[in-house]
Amino acid sequence: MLGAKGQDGALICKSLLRKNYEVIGLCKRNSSSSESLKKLGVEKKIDLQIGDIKDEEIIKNLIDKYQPEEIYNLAGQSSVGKSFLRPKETAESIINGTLNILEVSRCLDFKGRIFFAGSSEMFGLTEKGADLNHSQNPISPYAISKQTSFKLVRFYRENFNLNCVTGVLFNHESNLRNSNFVTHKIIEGALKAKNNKNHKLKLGNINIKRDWGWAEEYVEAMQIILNYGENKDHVICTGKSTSLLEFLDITFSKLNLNWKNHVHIDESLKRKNEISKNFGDPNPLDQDLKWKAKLNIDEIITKLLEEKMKDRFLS
Ligand code: GDR
Repeated sequence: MLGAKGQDGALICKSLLRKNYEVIGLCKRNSSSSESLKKLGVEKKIDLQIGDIKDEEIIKNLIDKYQPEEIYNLAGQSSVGKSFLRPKETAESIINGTLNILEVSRCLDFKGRIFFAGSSEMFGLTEKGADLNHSQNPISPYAISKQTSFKLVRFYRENFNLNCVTGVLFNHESNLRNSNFVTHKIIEGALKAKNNKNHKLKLGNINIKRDWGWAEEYVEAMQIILNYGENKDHVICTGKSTSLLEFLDITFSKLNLNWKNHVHIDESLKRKNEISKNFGDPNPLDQDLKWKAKLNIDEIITKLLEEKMKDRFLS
């Protein structure tokens, strides 16, 4: 598990342990603490190694030593907004990381299966549900890096017969998100507003629309895609696009609040360039592998609120 401490990394660790896998995790020394792994109660159950995915030697030693059956690459800078501030760091962590795994696997003639987390950001604006034939128009350093990584994975698969696939993920949330991400900010902000009628939540562009799913479900889809014999890339999505404005409305209404009394638009939080709307086509994954997202946006928001309230009560 490369990138074990992030939202998806921690959730996959938990899921694999439940299936009796032995899990080796890699995370950067200076990456945030193991909060997500601790929260899921799996921190002590995995073999956690320290190292940077950009270091080819570390990847080589890990694959050589453990000969894993499956590798999940969920490492790299994951915030689109941050990528405008740190373009080089973002590109290096995503592209060099991907290339290291592919190149080491090629040189070692690695026969295990490798999953790469791709991103819907590579499509840009989607007017109809995006499948893998959709045009690609990446408009952030993050999206350009994910598109490059997606192409490299395909190239190595087609030219060197590596068992590698990309799951192109639309936005997917859980309470393991940190304050870099908008759903965390809104859930936290709404709960603070419930206790303090003067609380103000600063947001950027609230007119954007995204296809938001539930992360716990998406990590199951990743495993299904990886273990299907065909080495075929897939889009993971719900197929529904919701505006941030609706997200705010649903969240605050559940707490009997009006978001308009609490949200302040901060121009400095708007991105230099932004996808106004996107959503995926859930049909290929359903038809090929019988996977489809279960929770809709209302249920996702209910779970985010309930879990956050439980966390606050316990802390
Ligand atoms: P992002 O998710 O990194 O874009 O992609 P994020 O939650 O940051 O943004 C989603 C949308 O909300 C808008 N927005 C704001 N975003 C943040 N963070 N803070 C704000 O105050 C704010 N106001 C409005 C953003 O502009 C954006 O349109 C996520 C990540 O998990 C990626 O790794 C993944 O590849 C994609 O989803 C699919």
